[in-house]
Amino acid sequence: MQLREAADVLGVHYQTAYGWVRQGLLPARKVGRGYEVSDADVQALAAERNLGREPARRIQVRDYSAQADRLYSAIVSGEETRARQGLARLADGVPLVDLCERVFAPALRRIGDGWAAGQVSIAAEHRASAICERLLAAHTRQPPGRPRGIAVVATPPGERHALPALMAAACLREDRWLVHHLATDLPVDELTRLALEVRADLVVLSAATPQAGHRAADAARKITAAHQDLAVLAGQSGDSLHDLLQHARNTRGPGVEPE
Ligand code: B12
Repeated sequence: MQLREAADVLGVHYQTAYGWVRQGLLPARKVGRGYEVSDADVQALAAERNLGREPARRIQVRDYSAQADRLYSAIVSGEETRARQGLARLADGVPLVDLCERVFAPALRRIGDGWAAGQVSIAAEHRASAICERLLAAHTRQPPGRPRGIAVVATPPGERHALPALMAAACLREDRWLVHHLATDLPVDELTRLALEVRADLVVLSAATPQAGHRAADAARKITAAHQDLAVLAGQSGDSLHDLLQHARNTRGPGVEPE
């Protein structure tokens, strides 16, 4: 629908709806001189407002790398409270996908570089990733409204890096997918069985090493060969969560409205 129509549905002035589009709170597509928004996104925003929640103000973060450095210095020394306090200031005003890509991921890569250089112990690396898991869980939200579709998120067999799949699950939830997060290292047959059982539209496999990336691609081929209706997205190190969300929307589960 047109943005003017959406403003009527939401009971706000056109300028208010336009402001939400500019702040990224209401996804919209520029068509000619106007904007088009999907019915599903308008309904989700309306549901939030019915619960008495106005869309949160987005914060413009001037220096993401300073935020990532701050998170790094807190997690590398095991200062969970400091890490939590730093993120609390950001998390309400920044989309989770940006928090993951621009704050968590660089901090974790630095931990990995430190480990490879012998400067960060295995124990300190475990402590840092465990802190990140708890922080991410705390900032995961499932907005109200009809889900876009059902997604199952896991890692390929042998892959014990949990955080990329956790990030993928959290970002999909924030984008209104109903997510079954199966954590790490799952045999492909088990994963497929559960995906069919919950009538998933989409399976996401996240890998952190090139070897696991190959296993994810093999698993994706195996699943789609046997079940053509099940879309599978395999991601590896360096792939973007923004792309994941875009590709997931393009798979168009039954909950997805045409845009
Ligand atoms: C934490 C950590 C661990 C922890 C994991 C704990 C946990 N709870 O997750 C533990 C200690 C278990 C571990 C183990 C190992 N690790 Co490790 N680990 C890491 C570390 C520091 C962070 C991993 C991480 O979360 N990265 C994720 C984020 C930050 O980055 P990303 O990979 O770009 O991911 C993005 C995409 O995947 C995207 N995404 C996610 N899902 C999807 C889906 C789709 C479709 C798309 C499009 C995108 C997408 O989102 C992410 C964020 O943007 C990395 C460092 C690094 N550079 O990543 C090393 C690292 C990955 N580990 C490494 C190694 C070598 C290992 C071990 C082999 C060590 C060993 N000898 O035992 C084992 C392997 C275990 C196994 N079988 O899997 C190497 C891999 C090197 C290589 N290229 O192969 C790294 C790079 C460290 C290094 N610098 O050398 N590790």
